[in-house]
Amino acid sequence: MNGFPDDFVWGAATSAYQIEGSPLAEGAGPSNWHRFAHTPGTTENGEHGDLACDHYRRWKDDVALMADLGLRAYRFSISWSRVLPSGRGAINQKGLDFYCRLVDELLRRGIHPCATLYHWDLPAALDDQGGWLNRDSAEWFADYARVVWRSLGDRVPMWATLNEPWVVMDAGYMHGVHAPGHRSVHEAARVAHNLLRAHATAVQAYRASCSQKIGLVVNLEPKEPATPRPEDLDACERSHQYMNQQFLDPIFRGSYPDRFPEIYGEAWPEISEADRRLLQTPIDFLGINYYKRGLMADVARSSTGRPEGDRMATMPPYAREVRDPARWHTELGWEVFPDGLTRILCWVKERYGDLPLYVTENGAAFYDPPAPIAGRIDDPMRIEYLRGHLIAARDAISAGVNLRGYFAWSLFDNYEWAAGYGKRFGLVHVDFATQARTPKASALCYRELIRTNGASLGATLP
Ligand code: IFM
Repeated sequence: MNGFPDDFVWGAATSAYQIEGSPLAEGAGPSNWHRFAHTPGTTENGEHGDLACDHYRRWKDDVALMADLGLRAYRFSISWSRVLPSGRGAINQKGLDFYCRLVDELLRRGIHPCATLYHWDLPAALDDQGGWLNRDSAEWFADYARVVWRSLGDRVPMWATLNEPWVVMDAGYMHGVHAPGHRSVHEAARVAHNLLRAHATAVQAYRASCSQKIGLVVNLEPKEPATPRPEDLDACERSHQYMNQQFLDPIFRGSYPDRFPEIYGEAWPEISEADRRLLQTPIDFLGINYYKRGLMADVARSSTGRPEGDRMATMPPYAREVRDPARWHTELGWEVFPDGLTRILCWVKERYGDLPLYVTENGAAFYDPPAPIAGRIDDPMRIEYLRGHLIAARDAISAGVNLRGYFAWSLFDNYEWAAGYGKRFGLVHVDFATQARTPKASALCYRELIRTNGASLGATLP
């Protein structure tokens, strides 16, 4: 078994707004990301997802490419506002048909479709009604999910409700660097809770009508103190609760982390007993997106103890990330720390129990040659990143973690949200002017890893 179970799922992941393009085609409504990206000053070079990888039109060739790469599974997301242009009510059949065709083609090619219902693009019409701040968002989301499941529920073996609710809350509502661009601790606290309510309400709706697997995808990272100073140890613990426990404790342990009233202060809402019970709705698997380690230090404090400094420092959890110059970093400044994947997987097992886990995203933006040289894009750093993290995943399996699969992020170079198109995570290079796709050396390496079920991890790579 080479350290990986024989039925280990080898896949790659993308998301709707990041690759599809044509966001308003064939009756689709605008999403909050469409609006945000078209607002001056919000994204790098004003870049947006109007064309992206043009996957909405090139999907069939893209699935053929996935088959050439030997992918066993493909994780993608569904654009809510393609299916329901106003977020609720009238269905846009053409939008839904796009995903039906995609799923049919994946199945025809023997690639397992893994669908995420929400990867950050909320229908703008719902944003106008408060978006995730509105308690009704839980029902809006479950209603949308039911529409999707009527067409696809049983043909897709693996469903995720939300992708990285922590980022939706932290980047979108706490710091305002993602759509909808708000910056409020009061909003962030309510949004976090409503996201979990939406997730649980949808899982309950799923159980009533479908019988495949459903779970949640969270982004986790080990937090370590930058120094042994007590202030930094405490900042590290606050960050850990805020990022790693916020969306998992309520599901698996029935309550929010103990430091939350202090971390959020008066913004922390009363949680009713009914909500607390709803949040504990069981799921079939947990998806973990892993990229980096967080080396944490306390923020500067005034003489009264108030946090001081830039916009990050003055918001919960009042901790700042420190760069270890001795370590390797990606183009986004993220520390490369493969051991952290083993640690976080073991931590999840220890704290939340032995449920099936998937690494639903893992990858890195590195500077690649801007165009193929003699038909090749050599990306040795991405290969090293991939290998290191797959070895870490294998170590977790050896330690008894029930890890069922791994999805590389991302299949394609794509729209990296506010960072635009300059940060390339793809196994496949995309020339955004011509839309030509060129598998990078890392894609060829991944194909070999898939073919050998991980045995080639020890071998010399192409
Ligand atoms: O591109 C994102 C993705 O949409 C969610 N997870 C992290 C990736 C890299 O930032």
